[in-house]
Amino acid sequence: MGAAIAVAAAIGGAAPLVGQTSATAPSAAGADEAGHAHTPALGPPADPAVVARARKAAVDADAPPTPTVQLSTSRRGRGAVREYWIKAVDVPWDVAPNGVDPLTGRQVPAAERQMTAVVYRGYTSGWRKPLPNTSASGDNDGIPGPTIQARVGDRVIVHFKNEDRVHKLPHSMHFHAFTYAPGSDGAYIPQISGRGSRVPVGGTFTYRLTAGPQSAGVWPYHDHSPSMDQSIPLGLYGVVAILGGNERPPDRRFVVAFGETLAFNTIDGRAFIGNTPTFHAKVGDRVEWDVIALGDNFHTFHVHGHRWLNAAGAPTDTQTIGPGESFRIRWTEDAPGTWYYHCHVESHQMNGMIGLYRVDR
Ligand SMILES: [Cu+2]
Repeated sequence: MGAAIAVAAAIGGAAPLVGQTSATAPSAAGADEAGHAHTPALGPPADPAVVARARKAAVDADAPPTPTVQLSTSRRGRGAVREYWIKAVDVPWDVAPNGVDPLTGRQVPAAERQMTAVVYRGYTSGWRKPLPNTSASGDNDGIPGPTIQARVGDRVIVHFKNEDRVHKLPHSMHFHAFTYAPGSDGAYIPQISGRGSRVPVGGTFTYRLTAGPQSAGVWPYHDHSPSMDQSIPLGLYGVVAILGGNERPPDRRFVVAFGETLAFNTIDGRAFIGNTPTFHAKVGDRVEWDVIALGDNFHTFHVHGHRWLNAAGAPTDTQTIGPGESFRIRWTEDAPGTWYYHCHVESHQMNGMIGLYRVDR
């Protein structure tokens, strides 16, 4: 029997939110409404050792599914301030590190799959050092960028620095989901938009965002500078995941970012089974799939052996998504086995958009 039909609001668990947070109200944090003269009153950055333990717990199939770190605190009525320090950085990137498509046996030559990507990377306060690559910090390993997490009612401050030393392009960060003043839109409008819409190499900008009542859910963020048509295929995008004020996070969060990199149709910047993420869960886990699409194509997200309720409340196992769109799907896992997840546009699937989902008893 397949997994139970999911009911979106009935998710539970205790996976942590990320970032450097405080439960202090904005006024107490020293910021006025326009965000001027902000004096952070934030908690300490995540302890790398603690986060490393959480990572081990998350990847160890025999370990409890709940990471041991909780970086945010519950709050009543007034939101937290969540502060992120993010750079655009160049990294070597291999779309298919195994060098093969196991489905067809085709070898993929290095020249076809390797490039210098530009990715968003999360750092500790002041961009001092990169955050570890952990599920607790929303992953920080390239494409997509770290997941920006918040709750409805929170203020989110994103300090951005452009260190694209290879491509030497201007970049920006444009966030779906949030409420903000036009200066924090991050989208380039000729002769109108401000500094945050085209941050030059070596430059910085701080985006000030608010998670309002309509912000709950999963959304994309991406470069919206004049270079976005070059930069998005190079990797400058990520996921925003916002919980309702009292909503509990899932036990497992799987980020699926559909896109195009080089000549491939990619999931999280990778192509073909074994290169794309292999996601893991255990029976009883409350799992969440965070799905976004960037680029030029429409996709059909499909998971084998499972169904969920679509927006109309009908059971489905395939959901269409276009550029800039996003959705989250949740269920309580009850279907042990190894399953496919993939885009059901068959040419996309055969050109890389496919991966495995392993469910243990
Ligand atoms: Cu597709």
